[in-house]
Amino acid sequence: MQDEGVERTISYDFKPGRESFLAEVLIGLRKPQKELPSKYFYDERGSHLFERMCELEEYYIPRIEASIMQAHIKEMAELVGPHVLLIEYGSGNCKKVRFLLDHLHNPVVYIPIDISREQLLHVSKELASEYPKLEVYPVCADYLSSFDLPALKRPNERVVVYFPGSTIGNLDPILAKHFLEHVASVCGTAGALLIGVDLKKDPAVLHSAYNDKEGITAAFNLNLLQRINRELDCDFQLEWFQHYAFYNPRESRVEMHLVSQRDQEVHLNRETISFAKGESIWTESSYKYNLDEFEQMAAAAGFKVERVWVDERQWFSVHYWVVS
Ligand code: AVJ
Repeated sequence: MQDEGVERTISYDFKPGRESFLAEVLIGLRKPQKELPSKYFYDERGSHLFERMCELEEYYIPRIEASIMQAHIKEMAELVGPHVLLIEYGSGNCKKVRFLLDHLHNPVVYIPIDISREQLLHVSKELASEYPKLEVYPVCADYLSSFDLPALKRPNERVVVYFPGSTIGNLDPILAKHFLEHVASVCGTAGALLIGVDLKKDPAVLHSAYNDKEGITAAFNLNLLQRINRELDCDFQLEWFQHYAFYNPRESRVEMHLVSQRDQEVHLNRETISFAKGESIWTESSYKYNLDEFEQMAAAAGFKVERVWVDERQWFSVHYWVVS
């Protein structure tokens, strides 16, 4: 029954299944430096924990990005222009896009793309009823995999991709460039990209942003093991892994790890994975850029920088790039 509803609402479903989840986890855990893909953080509990992280005092990104959007939304809406087809990668709870949609001039289509299927389904229904003039086509997918976009009924003047929150920071710069090249091809001529990216700053600020006092980030990180236990019949003992996050200045990234607190073994799909005391699983990278580096990224990916907005401390930036 539940699936019927899903059928009617999710335009395209490319959610990675159990098989690819298992395969990716095994590949990551067999590496000398064990790792897990950060996209799998966002199951129901993970998405919920992420929302709580966005409310934290220490996690400045959502607050500063929202203030930049508020200060310049008129200019942004002018640049985007009327009758836009808006695509958002990693739309999450769709909170940010509402503000944008409220100020755009007669947007015609909105395509949220997210890996978190239940949340995507839920918010797409809400958006469709709150914005009756907007066609909403949710796509459930890992945005790095290539997939076709839904066929559209209404004409649009321009395709604009919205990629807020420094989600681009999860990709290493080489992958980020490839992904942005792909985005340029999705936008086509006359297309544009509105993207938020976190900037380099005092490592102490970064450190507390990823090591909050309430331990929400730690719970978010550990939830990945719980998800693997539940969905892949694995036996990680969560109390023997500890959240560890730090800024790596040489690589310009915050790294999140889970550190084994003792020698131990974990069993997955008839395979035994051994951990030495102090060994880590690398679960996420959040790359930080300076403005010059990110402008070079635009050129490398086939865009021209049209406009850049920053806050007064230059902690965060929002960019409007057009396809060149
Ligand atoms: C959603 C990828 C932008 O890297 O800052 C927040 C995820 N991880 N706290 C980030 C995250 C730990 C976040 N992004």
